[in-house]
Amino acid sequence: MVKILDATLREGEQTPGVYFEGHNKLAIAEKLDSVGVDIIEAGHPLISNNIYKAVKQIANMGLKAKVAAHSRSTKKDVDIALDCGVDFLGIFYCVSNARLDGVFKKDLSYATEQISKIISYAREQRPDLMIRYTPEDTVRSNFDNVAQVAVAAVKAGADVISIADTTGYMIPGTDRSMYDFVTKLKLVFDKEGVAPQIAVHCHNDRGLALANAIDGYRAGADIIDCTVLGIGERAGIVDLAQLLVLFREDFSVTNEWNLLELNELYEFVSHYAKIAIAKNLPIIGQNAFTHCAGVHTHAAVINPLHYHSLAPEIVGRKMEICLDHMSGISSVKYGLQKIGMEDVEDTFALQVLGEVKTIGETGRTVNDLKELERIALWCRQNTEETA
Ligand code: HCA
Ligand code: CU
Repeated sequence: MVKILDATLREGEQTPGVYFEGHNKLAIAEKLDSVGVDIIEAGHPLISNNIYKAVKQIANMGLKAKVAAHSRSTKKDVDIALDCGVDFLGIFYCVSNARLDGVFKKDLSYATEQISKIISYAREQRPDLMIRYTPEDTVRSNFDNVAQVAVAAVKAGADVISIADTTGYMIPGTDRSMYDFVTKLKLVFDKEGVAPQIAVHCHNDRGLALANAIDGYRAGADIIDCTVLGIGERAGIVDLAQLLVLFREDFSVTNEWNLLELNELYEFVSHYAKIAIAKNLPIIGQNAFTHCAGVHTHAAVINPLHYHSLAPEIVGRKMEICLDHMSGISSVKYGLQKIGMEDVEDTFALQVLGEVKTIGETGRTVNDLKELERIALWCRQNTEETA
């Protein structure tokens, strides 16, 4: 069964200007746990004392989810991560020729040895630890380098190999597809007689993170990385809510996720990250289940499925009808029904519609039912006066 790794507290905190105080990190971890994600990547403990303390406390909260620490391929990073008592260790080291030659000034055999040594070391310390190795920028690295180091990492004790699309470079259905990359790497593993779990970590630079993650899943990836609101470096990564809903609704994944907790989690993260939830954000955004144009409303009131392919109830929400300059008579009748005015005559509904459209043209919507009541009363009185 596919596993979800939420990296809001690690990748998410790499968003410019985002910092979660320790106590808020604990609350986010708790909320992620009640949503039911499998792994919570809590931070890179070597970065600061505050991150170290938060990772340690989260690891000791007794959550159902595994708690992960991020670590470079150095003994110093691994020691401090293990000191936190995490049950998952994510080690990264880029093995592209460009980085080996241009930044690290090391060759591939040095890198392979260094990575294997660190993984064996972590494995010796903690036989039960889940160890992930990520060749950072995997998909733009020389494939043979990735294959060689990944196989060596598994032989040294890694349980998971993560394919990172660090720069959001992949495009489904092309010669840069995550589907093909996962397939090709799995063939190497089969040939070498190793069977690690495969994770995919997809950045959203081209707006294709979710599509690439699903592509990876279809090719057999076992773990998918994501964050709340998709936050992370630059354009971020896969959005948690979108991923869960897609799995639940379209891939019939039956994990026990509690999608009803998502709205509260998003509100919380949005508040402390100081990143507003875009109104048109799928699933969570204010407009995600709101119908506006008269034609849409007319059909949606008869059967919501005419204009949506996801039911708002999945995340505990309801279909909404927006009243503004785009509205039609059915929109108004629907709104009036909500305030207890059933079966009004068309002339009256049209009068209310006129008022609603005038307000809509000022760039405002009539979503407050109390205002609709006042408009209805105003129109009734006018009708009586002219009668
Ligand atoms: C980073 C880059 C990373 C690492 C992913 C991983 C990426 O911030 O270190 O360690 O699995 O996108 O490659 O997030
Ligand atoms: Cu990343």
